Amino acid sequence: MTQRHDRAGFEHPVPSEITPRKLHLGRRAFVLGLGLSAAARAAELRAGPLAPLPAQPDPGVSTTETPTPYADVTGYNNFYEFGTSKSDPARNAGSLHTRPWSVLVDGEVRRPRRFAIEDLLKLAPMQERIYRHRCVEGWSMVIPWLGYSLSALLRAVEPTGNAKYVEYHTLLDPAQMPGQNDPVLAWPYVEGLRLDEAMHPLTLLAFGLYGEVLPNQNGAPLRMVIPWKYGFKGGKSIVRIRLVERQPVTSWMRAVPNWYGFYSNVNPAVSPQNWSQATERRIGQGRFGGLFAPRLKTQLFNGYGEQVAALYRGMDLTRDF
Ligand SMILES: Nc1nc2c(c(=O)[nH]1)N[C@H]1C(S)=C(S)[C@@H](COP(=O)(O)O)O[C@H]1N2
Ligand SMILES: [Mo]
Repeated sequence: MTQRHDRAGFEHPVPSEITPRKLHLGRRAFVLGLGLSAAARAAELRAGPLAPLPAQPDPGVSTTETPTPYADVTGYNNFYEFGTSKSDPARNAGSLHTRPWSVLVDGEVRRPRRFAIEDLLKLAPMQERIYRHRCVEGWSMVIPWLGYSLSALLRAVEPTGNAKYVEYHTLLDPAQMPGQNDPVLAWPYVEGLRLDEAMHPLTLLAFGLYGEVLPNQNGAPLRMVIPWKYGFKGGKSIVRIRLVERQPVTSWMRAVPNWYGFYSNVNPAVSPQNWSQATERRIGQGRFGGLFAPRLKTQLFNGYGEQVAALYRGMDLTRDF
């Protein structure tokens, strides 16, 4: 298969081989259409049934790889609150009510505050960022997210000098999230970042994808996206963000500590699980959902090393996996 390389040197097939026509045209407009308004671009990428969420493209941090088809992004999910199979979230997440919604931001901050979702949507300019998304299970996607840097929200609450980590919690409500009746994880789903990781401009507070608000199965009405880490660090349907002094114990660390470390940076050389992280299968490529697609080589920090490697200088990434 023909390969080309984007800025990060990531191997991938050329778009014409794999992209549905509508998306391919949208992509071309993106590459050629510097004059296109954000709304027109959003309309071209728009592929689903939800409310549009206007955003400005952020080509500086966006991969040039072809986005994974909308049907795969919204139909092949991990969201254990709605079941543990990939098709469960799309089928079951309709029971989640995303209005009214608010997020409590507290802990080691000078201005703790509960933000209504309506205020969060207006807190900073909405951007479209096309990021690679790598699941620890060995598959990957390319997703046009809509959101802004988490740092904008964290700055608004003024972290104190004691704030060293950020912990974020998914909604806990078994009536809306029936998977929480299954003790497969300690609920609510909790994830976290070191403060400098959380403040890194690539760390995205996401409200939408493909020009629209997030579908429930992708973590509506807002979720975290950390493109250089495994997907499970990206907690969905967030209701609380707490700045803390000690490293949080996350749901996955609690469940399987020797498989899921706190950092969980994408790293092809470190496989704490009993399977290899060296390669990945790009969902939506080739036939049968990519089952027979050629495997791509996984890149250190998912190809974002130029931007984030400095965060880990001096650390032993085989110990702090
Ligand atoms: N609350 C919650 N967040 C979650 C998960 C989950 O089960 N519950 N799964 C994680 C995993 S393992 C991955 S790979 C990504 C998947 O995001 P996507 O379905 O939008 O691709 O969400 C992450 N966030
Ligand atoms: Mo994952």
